[in-house]
Amino acid sequence: MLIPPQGRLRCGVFFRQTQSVIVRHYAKKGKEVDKATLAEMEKQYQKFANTSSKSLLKKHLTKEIFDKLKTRTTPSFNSTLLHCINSGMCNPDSGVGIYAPDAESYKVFGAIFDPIIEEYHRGFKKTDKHPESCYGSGKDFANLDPDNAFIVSTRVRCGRSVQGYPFNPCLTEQQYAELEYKLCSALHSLEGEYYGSYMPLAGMDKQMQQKLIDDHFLFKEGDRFLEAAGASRFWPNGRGIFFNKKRNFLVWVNEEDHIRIISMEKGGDLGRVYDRMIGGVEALGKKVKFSRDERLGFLTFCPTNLGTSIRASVHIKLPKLNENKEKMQKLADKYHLQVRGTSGEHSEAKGGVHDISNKRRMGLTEYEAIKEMHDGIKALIKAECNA
Ligand code: ADP
Ligand code: CIR
Repeated sequence: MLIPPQGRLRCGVFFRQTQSVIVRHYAKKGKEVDKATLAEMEKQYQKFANTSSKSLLKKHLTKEIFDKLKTRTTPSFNSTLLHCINSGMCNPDSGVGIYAPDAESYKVFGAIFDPIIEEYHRGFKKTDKHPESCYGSGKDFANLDPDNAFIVSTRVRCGRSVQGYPFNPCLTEQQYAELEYKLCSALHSLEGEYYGSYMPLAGMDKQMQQKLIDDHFLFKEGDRFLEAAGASRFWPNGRGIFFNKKRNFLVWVNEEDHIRIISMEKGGDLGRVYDRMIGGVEALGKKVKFSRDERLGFLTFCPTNLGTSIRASVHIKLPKLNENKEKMQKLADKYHLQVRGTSGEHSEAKGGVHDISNKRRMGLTEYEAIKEMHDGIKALIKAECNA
């Protein structure tokens, strides 16, 4: 049985246990999806189609597209449609519900990725090409909250994949170790304000790990969306976090993407936070080759992060707007912003603190993504003051 009925958390386990079996089987059969797998995929799809999931996957994976893609596999890794959609089918409460197990999936399964990308990134069509990188300068952005009245903290992150390595679900344990070693060496050679040290997750004291998560530095553990997507194999091996001395520049290794580069600090000085991120990406880019696609921009595991992969967020308190959630959401939509909870995606807003960030990352430059967030947050603060 492909996806056990016992519950969502079992889905990831299933993925981990059976993936190598599936891959070997396909290779033997010349990349054909065998009948049993196909039948199970059909059954799971039927079940999913009957849910009331609000995900983009549910909306766009019509029977016609499912039938068109269900027998395909990617040339280098034999990834199937099931590898792409397992997370969304196991977790009907997904917002998006799809991941690319390898970069080829974006093409082979384009019939489902393209419409989801177009909707998430607000109109990035399958004929569009993501622009060249253009970071501009953070100096153009004034402090969003000079009186410290609304913004608790500001964070700008981007994701990168390393050339020559597939995404999480196709990495071997050996490759995780190799990547961690490469990245750790590169990170330890950073200088100046980026000088710091790497802490592997394996062997980390549980109390310290929880404190780092609670302080918003470290990624959480046991994300059921990632687990069902096959991204938690060999956990915690190969994963870790790098900090500079001031703990305002961090790099996550081998969580959702090979690399997440993060700049964060208290207050609303977006320009300073952004400039620090740019410096960090450029310094690391001299030591490690990042994967970039002509059309899709920087390559990431989740299609929501393609393109610039930039997510610029504030932790912000807007007490009046908080009382009118509909108005807050309407304003967020108008300015292409996404509202998340205090501990990130799929979490609640504690103490009225929301995480608000730019939503789209594709079809615009890094500078434009930051500007979009800057202008939107300014408008939200103005609306709060006038409410
Ligand atoms: P991402 O996809 O950007 O990594 P997540 O939603 O998984 O984001 O959040 C990762 C962590 O970053 C969480 O602990 C979240 O609270 C924290 N975070 C996000 N934005 C901010 C911010 N502006 N200030 C402080 N912490 C933040
Ligand atoms: C979902 O569909 O809700 C999850 N798979 C997360 C999607 C986007 N978030 C992300 O990449 N961090």
